[in-house]
Amino acid sequence: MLELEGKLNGAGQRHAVVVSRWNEFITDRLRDGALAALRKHDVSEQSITVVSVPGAYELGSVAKKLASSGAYDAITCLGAVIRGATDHYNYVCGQAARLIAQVYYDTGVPTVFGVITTDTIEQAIERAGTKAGNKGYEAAAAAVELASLGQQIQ
Ligand code: INI
Repeated sequence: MLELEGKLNGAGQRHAVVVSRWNEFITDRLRDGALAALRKHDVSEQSITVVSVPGAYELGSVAKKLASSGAYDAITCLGAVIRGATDHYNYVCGQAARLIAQVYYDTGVPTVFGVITTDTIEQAIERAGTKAGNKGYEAAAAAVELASLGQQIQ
């Protein structure tokens, strides 16, 4: 029997982290968490590119360009969408989730969804390095694992 599982060892991997500036006080924490995860799992400093985009709506399109460049083994997309009184929330979340999944599916480059979607700012803070962990850290760790898995499947 052959059993494949990605390893949490990012040595030799090239990573892009795409960060939305909307709700920057949250996404800064997610970015710091993601960088901590990449460093913890031995991704070298010169192999990390951080890309800033205006909002979560743009994450997928920029990730597609990065994935298509062939320069990255995995991409971590980070954002924070906090529900307001309008439908905007649904459009932004829906577009981010759909396109990020599609980038991975279309290009084969692991593209990870590290977007916090919450009703309140307090819930977002809980997921950005306080009560409920740091979703940026978790997303980047998943990116390392999936890049490793991809290498094994090749
Ligand atoms: N972008 C976010 O990342 N989070 C939000 O909460 C948000 N809200 O609430 O509007 C948001 N909007 C901007 C959007 O992502 C685009 O940048 C903008 O519409 C330009 O395309």
